[in-house]
Order: sequence, then structure tokens, then C-alpha cells
Amino acid sequence: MPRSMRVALAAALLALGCARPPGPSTAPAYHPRTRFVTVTTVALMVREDAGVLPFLRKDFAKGGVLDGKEVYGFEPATITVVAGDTIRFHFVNPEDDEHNFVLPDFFVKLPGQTAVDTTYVPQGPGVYDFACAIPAHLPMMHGQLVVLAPAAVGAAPAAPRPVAGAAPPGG
Ligand SMILES: [Cu+2]
Repeated sequence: MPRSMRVALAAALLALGCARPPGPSTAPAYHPRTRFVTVTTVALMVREDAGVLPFLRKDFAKGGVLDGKEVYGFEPATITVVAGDTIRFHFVNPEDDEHNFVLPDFFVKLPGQTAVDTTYVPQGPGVYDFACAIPAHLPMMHGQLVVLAPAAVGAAPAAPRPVAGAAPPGG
């Protein structure tokens, strides 16, 4: 291809946004932040429900599909943060049963009818399973902590965008 055609093609691609000149990345860096996450333990199908849902009596009986188990969940069951973030957990266990929240390197005891505040910093990007380790609640009471690599996120806006028609700050 003649040089003049190559130059014209490169100029056309640049104009279309299909290519960019070589140089350092202009992607803004991610700045780690503190994320406030409330996690509530939720009873989904427990023995007390058999009074409302009679079929559960068979499920919880010896040999039933929930023999020795009760179904609880964490709300939310998926938590997404970015590596470097600090998580400020606020756990709420409104029930009279004890639970716990277990990650590979983190354990929080959740006594009944209490709230527990604690801090956790994930070690690095990845998908980490968490669960309540009480045998009667496994394997149903679980979730995932998704820790994204900073490069996958980029920088968040430094400040909220102004709302049309709103008064300027301080005005
Ligand atoms: Cu539990």
C-alpha cells in the first residue's frame, strides 16, 4: 500500500475512533474507599414456619428433605467491592438463633437478636465464598464476596454531578 494511502487510512481510523495514537494510558486510577455494607440474616424456611406451611412438617421430620436442617440466607448474598477497599460490615441477626459469617480469613459470631459492627479488608481480587458454619444451616446459608481488580473498575467520579435546576453548593 502506498504511504499516502496508509496515512489517509490511519487518519480515517483516528477520526472514527477506531484507533488511537500510541502513548500512556489515560484511564484514571481507582482510589480505594470505605464501603458500608449491611448484612441481615433471614429465616426462609425454618421449623417455626410449619405452623403456617403444614407441608414443612414432613420436610423437617426424620428422613425429610430438611431433616436436621433449617433454611436461612444472608441478605444480600452477593457483595461486590474492589481490591483495596475497606468493608465496614453492619451485621443484623434479628432471629433468636445464633449464626456466624465466615470467609476463608474472617469469622464473625452473630448471636441472636443482636447487631455486630466490624471491619474487613479483602486480601486481593477474587471470588470468595462465605457461609454460616453452623451445621444445621449448611449448605443453604451462603453467599459470595466478589473482589474486583482495580483495573476492571477505573476511577469513580470525584463528586456527584450537579442536578439541573438545583441551587449551586453554598448558594
Ligand atoms: Cu446460621
